[in-house]
Amino acid sequence: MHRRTVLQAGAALGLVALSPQLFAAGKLKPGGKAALIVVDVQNCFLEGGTLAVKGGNEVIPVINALAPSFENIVVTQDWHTAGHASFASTYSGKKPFETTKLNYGTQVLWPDHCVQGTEDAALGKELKVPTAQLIIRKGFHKEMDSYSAFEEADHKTATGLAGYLKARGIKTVFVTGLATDFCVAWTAMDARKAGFDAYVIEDATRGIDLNGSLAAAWKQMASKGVKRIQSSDIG
Ligand code: VGL
Ligand code: ZN
Repeated sequence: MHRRTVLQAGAALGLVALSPQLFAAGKLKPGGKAALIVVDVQNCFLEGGTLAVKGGNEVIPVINALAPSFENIVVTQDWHTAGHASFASTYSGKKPFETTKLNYGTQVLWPDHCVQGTEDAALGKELKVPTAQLIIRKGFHKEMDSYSAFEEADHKTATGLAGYLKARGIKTVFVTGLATDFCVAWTAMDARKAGFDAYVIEDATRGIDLNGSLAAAWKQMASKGVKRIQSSDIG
């Protein structure tokens, strides 16, 4: 088949949602206007951590292998105060994974995790992204959570990441890390809101999956135009 025929066949199959670059070449080449965002690959979310995500360690070799394909890399850290508003231990009579109402909406209550300056909050030792240019910390306001690397849970307070990426001419972000259904999903959706193209590299993420939150997050991400790909799509 000629290339044009292939493209037409692709369009007929509804593949127009994929970029022509991806469809035609089979691989996405990130280039200088794209950034890899490595979300919260910290001891707290890894094996033995205070909020360990099942299979969380498995994202590390995938991310390490992706890193050389990116000119721009941003790493994030969940970075809570002691007695943080997202900790169940902050409230009497509340247990981890219950919810409470805070002035910005419903907050899931977590075990104490990723407290600033602790070993639990440090980046995973096996993570190898030496070319990363920015480490952005979030969730450091005691009264407010921030799953997203772009804006805090009030949907008003900016972290500064959108400004940083825009000032550097970045147009597209590829989101990886932990957890798919919380910090990865919120980061990817807020990237769309801030005007970036956003991909989530599924095999470079793992979810917490609290009451169906993983499937719900994929659905919500799709509705916001976040594209779901695999690490093998990047070359
Ligand atoms: C996260 C729950 C609480 C995450 C952070 O990184 O996905 N999840 N804090
Ligand atoms: Zn947190």
